[in-house]
Amino acid sequence: MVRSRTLLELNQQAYPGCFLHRSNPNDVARTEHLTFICTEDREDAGPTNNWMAPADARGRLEPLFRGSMRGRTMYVVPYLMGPAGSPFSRVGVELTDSPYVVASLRVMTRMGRVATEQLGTSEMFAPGLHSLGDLDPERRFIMHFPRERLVWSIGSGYGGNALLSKKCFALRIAGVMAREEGWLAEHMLIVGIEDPTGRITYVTAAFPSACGKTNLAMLIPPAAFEGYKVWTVGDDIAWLRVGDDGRLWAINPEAGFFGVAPGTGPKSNPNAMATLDRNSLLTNVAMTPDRLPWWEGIGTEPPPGLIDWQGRAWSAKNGKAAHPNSRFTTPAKQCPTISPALDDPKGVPISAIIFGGRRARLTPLVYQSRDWEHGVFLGASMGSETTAAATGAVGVLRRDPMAMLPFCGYNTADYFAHWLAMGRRLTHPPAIFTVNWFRTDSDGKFLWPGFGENIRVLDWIIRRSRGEGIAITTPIGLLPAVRDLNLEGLALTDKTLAELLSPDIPAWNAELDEQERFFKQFGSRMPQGLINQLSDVRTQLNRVAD
Ligand code: OXD
Ligand code: MN
Repeated sequence: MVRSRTLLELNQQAYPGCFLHRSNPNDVARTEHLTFICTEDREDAGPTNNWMAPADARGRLEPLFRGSMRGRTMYVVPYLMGPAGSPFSRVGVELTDSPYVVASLRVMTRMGRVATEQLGTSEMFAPGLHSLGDLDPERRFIMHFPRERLVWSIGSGYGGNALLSKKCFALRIAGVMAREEGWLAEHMLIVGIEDPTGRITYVTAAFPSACGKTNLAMLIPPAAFEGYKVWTVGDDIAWLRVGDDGRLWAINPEAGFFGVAPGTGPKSNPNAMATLDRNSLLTNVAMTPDRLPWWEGIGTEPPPGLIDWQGRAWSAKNGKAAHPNSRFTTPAKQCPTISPALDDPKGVPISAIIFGGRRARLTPLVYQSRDWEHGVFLGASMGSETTAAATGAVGVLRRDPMAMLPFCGYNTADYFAHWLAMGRRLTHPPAIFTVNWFRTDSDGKFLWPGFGENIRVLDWIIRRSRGEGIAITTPIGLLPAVRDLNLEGLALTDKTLAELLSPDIPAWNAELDEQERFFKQFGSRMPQGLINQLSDVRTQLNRVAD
């Protein structure tokens, strides 16, 4: 790859084993409009997925695949998702003509013999076929055939489009398997929070792409939380099951992190910086004359002679030096806070589930659901402003239920029903919360400091999940009493706190209208339980307004 310039060697003293990859500039993010769920019945894909009949999809792609690998090497990549030897792990096999994809899969999954050993003589693996094709967006498709657990992807070398282990298998296809087998495949990080007594509480959190999941997964507590430690189990995907004890248990199916580089620096995420400085791929970042990787937010000024993500001499007038969706691909094991539970075949027990969006207005810093069904409603009615992780406009509010809008491999209404059914099997369900780190004031400045300070919110969440802590009942859910948040060492004015912690009731009615519109598109497949939740909130809001 270095010889063919698919990879450029970075400074091997400072970044041993690290390489830069520059993708085709038309191929820098997931392309949701070219991603399809191919079921016989369109209704099984549902109104929030692109759909194509399986025969049409094959007919469309077969001519594109024919001869597409000629003159290239085809790699056969068996990989294991989940800890070796775990009954909850699953095997996939990807055929690809991209060595960059192979190198990435080697970081992101448990690749090779460990997978074939887990497979044994079974034929239960998820097949994936990938070719770079000619990288023309006109001939780019990511097709999922849930019945065969099969993915066909052509025309892109970008992470979520081309590393079929990740979004395609571990979320969309695994989601279909999970529904049939009674578990959940979720777009969630997993962390363990250790308190000064040594007790570790595990939580999962779903955020849309590029909303700080990797930062939260590697959080370093501030001075006021001395003795606390965050253990990273996963930063993107969780497979969740009901344990024999009636609790929810999670594994991270992945073995690496595919994180957004811009904004990652020694202040915002020192653990990520200490993870990605060896044996890592850097994609579409800038490079200094000393061959060090560079991106906006890395903590230094752009040095003279900086080369931008497209290999051009950078100057301030060319815009960003690194692509806003530039990425690091790095082994999880290298993370200073990696949890030993990453390799635990039974996973970790989950005490709380957090849903988070990026909302400049409206949504308070944190609130708790009344119960599981209301919690599922909080997840289902999530909205978030879009980011650079997918092509398309950035900063536009879209509904993104459970942060799964682009990753649900079947009808999202059926997915909601599956969440409700899971709750009925959990005798000790996790408590469910919504958080929003992204509230801004009228000047567009963030009201909450975020990053390590988010432990203050996690602390309240953990205490609430144990039935402790103080909450105030409001129409939208249970909000923290200000005095019950540990804010020691934080200089926030009362006005800011009030803004962060109170629901904006008049605006909330408009929000409910939007949520209702979103639910209505599912017609009669939408579970009645969630429709009732929505009208309950509306009734309570109106009562408060009266
Ligand atoms: C990702 C994404 O790459 O969500 O994890 O887009
Ligand atoms: Mn993701």
